[in-house]
Amino acid sequence: MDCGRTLLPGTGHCKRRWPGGLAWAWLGALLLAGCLEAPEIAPEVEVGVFDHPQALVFVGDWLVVANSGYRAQGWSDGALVVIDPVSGALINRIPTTAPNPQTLRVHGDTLYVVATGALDLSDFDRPQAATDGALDALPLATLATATGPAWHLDLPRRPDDAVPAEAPIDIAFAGERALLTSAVSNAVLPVDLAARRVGAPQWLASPSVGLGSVRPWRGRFVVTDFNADRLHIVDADGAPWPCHLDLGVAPSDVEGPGPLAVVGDDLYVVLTISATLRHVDLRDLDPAAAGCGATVRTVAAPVGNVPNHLTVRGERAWIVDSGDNNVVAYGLADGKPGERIALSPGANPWHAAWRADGRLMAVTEWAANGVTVHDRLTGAQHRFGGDLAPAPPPPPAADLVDSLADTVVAAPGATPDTNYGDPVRAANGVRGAGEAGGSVDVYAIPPGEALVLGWGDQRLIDGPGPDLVVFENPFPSGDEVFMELAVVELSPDGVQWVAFPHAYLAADPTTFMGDPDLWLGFAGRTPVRLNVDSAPMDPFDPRAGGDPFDLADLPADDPVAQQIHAEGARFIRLSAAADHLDPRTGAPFVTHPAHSGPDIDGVAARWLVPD
Ligand SMILES: [Ca+2]
Ligand SMILES: [Ca+2]
Ligand SMILES: [Ca+2]
Repeated sequence: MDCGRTLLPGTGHCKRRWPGGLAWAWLGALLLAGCLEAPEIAPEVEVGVFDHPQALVFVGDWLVVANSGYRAQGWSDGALVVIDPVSGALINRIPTTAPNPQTLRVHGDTLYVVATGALDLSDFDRPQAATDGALDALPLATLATATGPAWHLDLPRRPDDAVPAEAPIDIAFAGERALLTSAVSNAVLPVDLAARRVGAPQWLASPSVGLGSVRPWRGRFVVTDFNADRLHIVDADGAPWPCHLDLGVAPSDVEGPGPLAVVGDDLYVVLTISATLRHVDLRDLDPAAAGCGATVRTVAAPVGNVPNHLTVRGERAWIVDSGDNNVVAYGLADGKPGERIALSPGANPWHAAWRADGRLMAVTEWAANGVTVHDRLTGAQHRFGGDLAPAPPPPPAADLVDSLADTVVAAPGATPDTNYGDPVRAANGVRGAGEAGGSVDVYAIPPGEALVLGWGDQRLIDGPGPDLVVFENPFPSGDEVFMELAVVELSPDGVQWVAFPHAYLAADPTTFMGDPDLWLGFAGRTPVRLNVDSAPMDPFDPRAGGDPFDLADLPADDPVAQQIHAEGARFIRLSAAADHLDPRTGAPFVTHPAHSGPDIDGVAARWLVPD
């Protein structure tokens, strides 16, 4: 949004240039403080289901959006909105304990909501909490029906300058410990999740006030200090390290480190004012060394006009630009901008979130009271705003089951006496090995052949959300994922087939890259944690791994898909990507020279009806 000044990133800051010199007032994750006073603020867009939405997160099939409830004169009540990101149906609306919910994080089975509370911005130099904040906790399983958090912690504004629990802005987790940051003080608050108790505040050394993002790193926490361009490191018990890391490029300027991502030992941070993406190798950190012993390297610059949110996926950093109204992926290796997703002028996008499969990206439109969901496979973009229809009930004839395809219909070329040659292993239960490696309880599809599985006398139908999950045996390998990708097809009769849409999105489609986000619509992208022996769980639980498919994604104009929508599917056919043509090249989809065919561990269905 153009508020006459500039909306800052991260958790949403405004920067302001003071007469007579350069000074930056940090407004915590807060809002557009500049805009509060700006007469040129854009006219309010009608508030429907979404009310100045900021944070959002995918939870399984659903998208949870936090309504900040921002008003030019303060904040209205905050709420979470749970929607189906495909149909846009409204699943639930859940009020938050305190106003201005700004951060959503999933930890274990729970969604945590950091509600900052309203802010008093009358003294621009020293923003204060105007109301209490809160940390709300909602079990993921209750999101469709909850009317409020299962439990919460009050985080009172400081009544006497003694209690720095005010204006909480971000949270990160390390097991049963968590750390909250404040938007208006330099205190961090340790939280004991098991005891549901806030510990004694710890003060971070800084010449300024107000912190920002916090992320976990190997049982510790890293915290950005917006006004001081610093990175602080805090132990799990909340004790800060004696050193800090200077994140800026130019020592004399305030550059405003905000959005933060930690992947393994790699930390990425966006300096919001200088629009620079920087990197720190956290393995170098040494609490006894000056500057904590690590160096900071620029990855990309400039990264837009008002970079407001950062997500690192695979080899790319996705940055939401609130000023340019887009989301752009920058290569971590070369710093170059690549895929770019444009939003409407005036959308003022705030945060982006990805469905686990990397196909759907959702972005909140703060100024336009909406959410846009971008399908990276088809390029379709759906904008949801105003009032949303309630979700339709599940299909009445269907039983909710979590059923494996237990019938091998065809496995030409199988060699049952050899390793990976027995197709029964694709129908005997899933035995994933998590991140450590690939399952060996698999059937390797021979080159040029296919595997056909079924569910006996049952038909697979389209119900709410994903309808089947294919479990192959990919595993992380260095910075990539070792993937042997498969095309997935369905049939109503074993004769006619229709494939789920799939595409390889790499800039160069003739070179194999092991980035799951580039192989949308294929099976074999996601490591498998589900193991019927050692890690039994619902195969549709996102933590189970595997690659979900939704019958609603079959091409609507395909007659076979239409037949499946009318009567269901009886068979699934799996075959190597290399046995299909890539329309971009006219040649078979590229494979890694050291890879072979897909290894199928099992396929689970959700909605089955008897024949
Ligand atoms: Ca479905
Ligand atoms: Ca494999
Ligand atoms: Ca198996």
